[in-house]
Amino acid sequence: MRSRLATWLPAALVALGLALPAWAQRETYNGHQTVRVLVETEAQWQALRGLTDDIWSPDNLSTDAVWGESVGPGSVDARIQPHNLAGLAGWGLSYEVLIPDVGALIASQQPPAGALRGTFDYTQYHPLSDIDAKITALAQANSNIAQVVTVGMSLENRPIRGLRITGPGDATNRPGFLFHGGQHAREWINVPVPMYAAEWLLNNYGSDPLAARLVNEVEWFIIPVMNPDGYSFSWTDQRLWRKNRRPNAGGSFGVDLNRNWGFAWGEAGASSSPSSETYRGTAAFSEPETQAMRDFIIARPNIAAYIDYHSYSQLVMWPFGPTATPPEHEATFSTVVNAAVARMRAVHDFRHVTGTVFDTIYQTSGGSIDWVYGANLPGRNIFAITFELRDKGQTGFLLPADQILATCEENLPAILLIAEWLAADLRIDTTVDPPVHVGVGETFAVTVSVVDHADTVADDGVTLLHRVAGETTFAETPMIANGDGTYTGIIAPSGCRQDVEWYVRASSDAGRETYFPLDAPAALGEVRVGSDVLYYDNVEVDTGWNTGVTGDSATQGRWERSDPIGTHAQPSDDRTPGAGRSCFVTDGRASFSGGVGAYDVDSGTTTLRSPVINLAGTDPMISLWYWYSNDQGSAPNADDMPVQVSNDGGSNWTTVTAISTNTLRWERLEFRLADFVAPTSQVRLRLLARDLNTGSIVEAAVDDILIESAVCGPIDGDANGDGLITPVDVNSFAACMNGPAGGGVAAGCGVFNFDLDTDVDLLDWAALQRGVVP
Ligand code: 0X9
Ligand code: ZN
Repeated sequence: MRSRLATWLPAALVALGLALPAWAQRETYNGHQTVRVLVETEAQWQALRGLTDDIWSPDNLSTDAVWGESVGPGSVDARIQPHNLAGLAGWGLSYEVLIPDVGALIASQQPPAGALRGTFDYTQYHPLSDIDAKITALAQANSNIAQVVTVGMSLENRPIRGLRITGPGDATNRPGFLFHGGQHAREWINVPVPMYAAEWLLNNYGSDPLAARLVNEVEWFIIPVMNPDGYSFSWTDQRLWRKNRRPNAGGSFGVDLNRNWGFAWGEAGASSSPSSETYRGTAAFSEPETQAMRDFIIARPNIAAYIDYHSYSQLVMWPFGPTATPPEHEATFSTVVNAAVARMRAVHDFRHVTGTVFDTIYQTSGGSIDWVYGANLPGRNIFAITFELRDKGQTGFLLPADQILATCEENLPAILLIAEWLAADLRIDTTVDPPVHVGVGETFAVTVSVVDHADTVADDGVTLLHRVAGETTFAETPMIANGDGTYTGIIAPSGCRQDVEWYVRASSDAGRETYFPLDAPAALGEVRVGSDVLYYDNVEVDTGWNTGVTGDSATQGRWERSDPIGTHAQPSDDRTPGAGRSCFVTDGRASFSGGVGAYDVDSGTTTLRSPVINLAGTDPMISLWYWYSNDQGSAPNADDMPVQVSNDGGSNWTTVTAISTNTLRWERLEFRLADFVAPTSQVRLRLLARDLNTGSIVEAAVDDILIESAVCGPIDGDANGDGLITPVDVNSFAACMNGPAGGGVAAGCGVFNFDLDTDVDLLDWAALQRGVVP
């Protein structure tokens, strides 16, 4: 009797129209752990696969894929059942426990018994019935601008529902913006994020000009749950269900919908085994959920942007997944996505790593964004990206409910930025890389292309705004049409080291503005205003730097010159503006999921050393851009990175500073060489990235090394750098005459060494006299 009652009870609840309570899940996961395992050999990988089917951050290291399933060495997050925990150590696998008891964490996240359902908020997760009710309610309450859309039906005949939001009138000429959560069932945070954006648009339409404009000018399709069968199952049966609910040949269930789309379907990066968590299905688009999404997109030619939300790892990625080949529109993806993550970081200081799927997470085939961007939709070039939301593995798919609201809050500005870009009247891009350095007294030009998008550019509508760094207001200079869609603006000379910040504003006929950089004035172009450039290296080609020297002790993570792959510790991009790609970095490779520990500096020092630079007779100001991260791992902030100079070719070194601040962004370091060593013909610079304390993650990068004269002035003899040789300069000549004891040119006297010999003498005096302006 008792067992009959137990099986009968849930069915009765369903019959009564009550949702099955979440805490009635059949799989409890009691005593299961999630662990981060270091996998260094194929044997270890096979051992781990023998212990678990549930790899949370599946696969790793696509670029070094060597072991089938497109994996290679790296660390892997996996759920392990209690009876297999001992096996981990038995196989000699070293690991760190992420979640000590998965079952207990799930139980602790259940809403209190009797919690009121039928509502929707951002303090807890909600079952499908709440989401459906909320969609219906939002459409009813905002019927002038919102309707329920049904994309299609799932395998188990649930509707894939969402909201269409757009202002009154014909929307066929408005850009369409489609995004959805819930392609993977267990990634619950993906559901409230799109819902929150929908609510924000609807709630602010009547009061916020930006909301009104974006609703009126964009046709929004917001689908919280793309895989309703899987999502329901994750509430009723298995919290950690990922796939849809297809009954497969052989008795297993589920196709990974994000391996079932028709781009590179069946290639490496998906499984042909039905029981696998990344099972691709029997054919491309074999599943009703992917078919429905495909047909929805094909039927709406105006859809121009698409987001597929996932969790976890804090990444924002663009195509492609199957191969390392970057997409044709990579510059656009990179510009928009990097501006979006900058906005996200500004909300709660959560950082998201960017790049292609293949580079940033791992190899995938049959993924949604690859098809949406790359396949079969000629001429559409849909801007298709995918997010991995919070966190970085601490709770993985079980992100606590008290982070729902914050995650929604930080994602809204990214969504709005993409919509603003989508709806912009104009699009602006650089055609010629803007200058990075100009001399005192030099004018410089900025040239951009302005392309008509939703409207045409107004006559005289393009303006260059600029200021000296640190000032609060911008001066405006009209940009002149070159007749080929490009516009050029000229910026007048600025004083010594009075760096110029600039951006471009273009107005349409309708009087609306578009900016370059996209997020200006939050982001700005930057030009160094200095003196004669004595040395410049943007690290795009080999100029003779040593990346690693004899005696270096680091066992991995050595300096190299490369285009870095982003992780939560190292940059996704070099720092050179425009077309630059490479920098010096302590091993620019990365592991899957932004795992920080792979390829960081380990067990010693790695040295980056410049070639010998002849700075004799000059007074050099040395600057470089650096990135440094040492705040992660089990012993954070234990290391530092000395920056040193030598004036004898590298025999003796003087420390300028030891970098220890975790920038996690590019920062400039600048110093006057003479404050540390006298300038000679044998100057070298070096940076020692070192891991002296086990357990700390060390990543560093260097780019755009610039050496210019500390004495500003474009003209020899202009000691005070005002652009002219005047009696004031002449007065300071005497102190430089004949140089310091022992010969050479004294600090600050390089400007008087007209003939570039070894001292300042009467020949230079004669040259100075010829140039003097009374
Ligand atoms: O493996 C996946 O499908 C995604 N990661 S998750 O942990 N959420 O399962 C990443 C997929 C990225 N690839 C493409 N969309 N092509
Ligand atoms: Zn996912």
